[in-house]
Amino acid sequence: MNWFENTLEQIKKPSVPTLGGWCQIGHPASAEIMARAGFSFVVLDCEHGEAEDAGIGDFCRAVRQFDCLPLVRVKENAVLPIRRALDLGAAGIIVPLVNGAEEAAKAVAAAKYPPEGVRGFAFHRGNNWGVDFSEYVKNANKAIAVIVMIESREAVENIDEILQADGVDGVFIGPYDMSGSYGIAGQTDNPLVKEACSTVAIACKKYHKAAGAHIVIPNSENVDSAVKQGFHLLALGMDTVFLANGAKQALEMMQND
Ligand code: 3PY
Ligand code: MG
Repeated sequence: MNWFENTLEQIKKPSVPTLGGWCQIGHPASAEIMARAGFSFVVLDCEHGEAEDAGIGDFCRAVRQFDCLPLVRVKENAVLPIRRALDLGAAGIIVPLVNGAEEAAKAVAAAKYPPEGVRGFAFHRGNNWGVDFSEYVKNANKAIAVIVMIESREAVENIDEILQADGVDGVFIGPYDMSGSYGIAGQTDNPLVKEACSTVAIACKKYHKAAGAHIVIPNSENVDSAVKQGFHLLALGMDTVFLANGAKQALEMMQND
């Protein structure tokens, strides 16, 4: 299997919205259901969800059954979580809370083999336990997606330097942290947050980087607004949100009968 086929192309297609799912439950069944439903990528959330690093291999196995890319939001911007996500087979990493060029460079270094970075060489799931070691090493640095999360006022102020950091392929907006950094936690539709998102989308266009947004509770208005702002990499909802909404709807249906 060619792990890298079209990875960056799919993620960086600027004119076509690329839609993804987001998993916090941490069981491969959630990821499998999302991938089967037709999302182009699915994210495993190791920052805020129940997922542990040890579950990344099963998550990737579940998603790779379909024409779908497994991405991992690592728990923090540190060498080992990033290395483990990639070694276990992720097509790309999403790194939370990147506020400046130095932090962006740190994330990139962790994801790249020397001389570009500090990723360690080994046999692992990503290179088919060593069977495709050389092929993997040859392709990894250019094929793996490094996406940083822009989720603070500081990051918005530093967006130009973050996007100019070598090896950063794109961004994801984290709307809840973003709203919190403006002192309006949870008001993800507040004009301050919308303006911040717009600044980020414009900068992504300028530097030809993927403009991504996690729309945690998607509806036709906020999805439409994100697309109009210029976001094309859209993670829609989460397994937890879908489950909570579905359960609520089922109960409401019975109450209204
Ligand atoms: C945020 O809203 O801060 C997120 O990280 C969503 O994934
Ligand atoms: Mg966040």
